[in-house]
Amino acid sequence: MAQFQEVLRQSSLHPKPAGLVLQYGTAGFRTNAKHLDHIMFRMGLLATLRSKKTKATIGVMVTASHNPEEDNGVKLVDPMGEMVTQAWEGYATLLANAEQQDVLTSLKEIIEKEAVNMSQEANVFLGRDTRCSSARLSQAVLDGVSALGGHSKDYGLVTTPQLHYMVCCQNTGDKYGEATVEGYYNKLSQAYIQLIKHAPNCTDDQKHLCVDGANGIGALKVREMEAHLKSGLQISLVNDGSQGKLNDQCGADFVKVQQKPPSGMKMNPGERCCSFDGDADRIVYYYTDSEGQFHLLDGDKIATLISTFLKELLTQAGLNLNIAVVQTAYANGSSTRYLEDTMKVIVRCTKTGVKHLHHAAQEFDIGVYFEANGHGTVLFSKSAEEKIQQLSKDPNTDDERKTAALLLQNTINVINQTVGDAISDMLLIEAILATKGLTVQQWDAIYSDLPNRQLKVKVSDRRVIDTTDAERRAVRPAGLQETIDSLVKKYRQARSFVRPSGTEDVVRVYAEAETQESADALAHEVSLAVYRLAGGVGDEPKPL
Ligand code: G16
Repeated sequence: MAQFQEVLRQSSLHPKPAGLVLQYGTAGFRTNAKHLDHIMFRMGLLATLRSKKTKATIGVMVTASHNPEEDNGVKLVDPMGEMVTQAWEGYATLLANAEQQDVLTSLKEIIEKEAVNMSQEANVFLGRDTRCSSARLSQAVLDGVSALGGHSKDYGLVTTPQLHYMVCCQNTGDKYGEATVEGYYNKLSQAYIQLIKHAPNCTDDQKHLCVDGANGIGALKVREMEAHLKSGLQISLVNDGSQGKLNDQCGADFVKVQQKPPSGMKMNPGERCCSFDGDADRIVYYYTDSEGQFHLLDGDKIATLISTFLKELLTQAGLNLNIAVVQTAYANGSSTRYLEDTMKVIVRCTKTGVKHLHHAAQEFDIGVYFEANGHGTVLFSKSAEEKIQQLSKDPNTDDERKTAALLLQNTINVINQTVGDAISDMLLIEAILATKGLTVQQWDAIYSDLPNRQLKVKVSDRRVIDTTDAERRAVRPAGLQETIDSLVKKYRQARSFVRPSGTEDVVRVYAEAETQESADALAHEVSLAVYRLAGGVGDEPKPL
């Protein structure tokens, strides 16, 4: 077949370093950009096969999100804008690791297993973040698509959630929106403007928000979005990419893990601030109080704010829809208790990775999913959307119910349901705070977080750690979980777990306890256990 000859020819221009083995991790492949050229070419091939198989447009996003500038990576997007299905993650790993002479064999294996009709047309949407390696790596993806005769559309610099959105729009015949960046801005900003009409007394001060763009794509795109908001939100942007390095001392991951403000952010007491990550699919909020104390409002606080708002609107609208919050093991214990005991919503816990949370959220009428790191969104089932729409149009509905239904409809429209989206989440949070007349301190006071600490431990092979129970318990290496259990018993209200990262070459350690000193001590002791039992490399972890 001529196509296969072309694959061979092009593949030799994107050679795989012999012996290099990479896994499709939490959010695709991720490593130093210099090892990724062959991966990108092959993901272009795979996306083309996936498109032929699904008879739909597939997305490929070149980004390493929260990782340092020198890394890069790739995320594959399925037809409805969700992360690629797990079976195809397996094919991605197979194809990525095939030695140069075996590429065609692996490709044919996938074609056969999935009975891909090679005469079917294929269409791939491509996007990239601002890393300096991203343009070159995008070209490798395009080479892969064209080698198999697929069509492609390169959106250039876009946020990850914008690409997910456009894939969904394209495959739903524009029912979800127009498959352009402009279409995205119009849909979200119009919904936001409608929502804040319900906050007529909002002052200019309350409309002001400081945004840390992580020196990445989110900074460029929030600037473009601002022009559509017609002064409904006044943004002061720092870390806009004009000087600093991507994700360096800034961005959502830095703020969440370090529990401190990003560099460059001047914060007046009580002022609302937020940080995006490197591809703008995560957001966290924060402020300092009058004593200069830093307060973080992470994904758990965001999920609580959003689910409270939605629950109130459902009650006002008289709609009986079930609502659930999906979290991971990183969710602060206080947030889970508050959601279950006070708010009485269903809470589910899944493994890390939005793909897992997304699927769990799909089981409910309304599924709010957020990782503590600020990655999340809200999903509405088709029937929930229909019920809301019917109510808003029903001539027999009283004013209060109709207003609630209209607010719910605009809430649906401001949300990017395909994946976590920092810009969309920011607009939703801002609209909720404005319509409820809440300050960031009042939002923070809904419940108090248990002090917590996250650490990283370097080991020679992080795959020696295996977990179960949504990553809350380690089943390997032998003795590790027993050690963690006995360490946890030393502290009040304590909890700790370890898991191998799927985006960085580290083992992550999480600990929470009644006091910050206890959380820090527990995190350190658990890190030492990982270091000793799971093959730590370099110096032993030091106390904090
Ligand atoms: C990605 C995933 C997130 C995950 C994070 C960290 O985020 O999309 O779901 O929480 O990595 O994963 P891990 O702990 O396995 O390294 P991003 O924003 O970097 O794409």
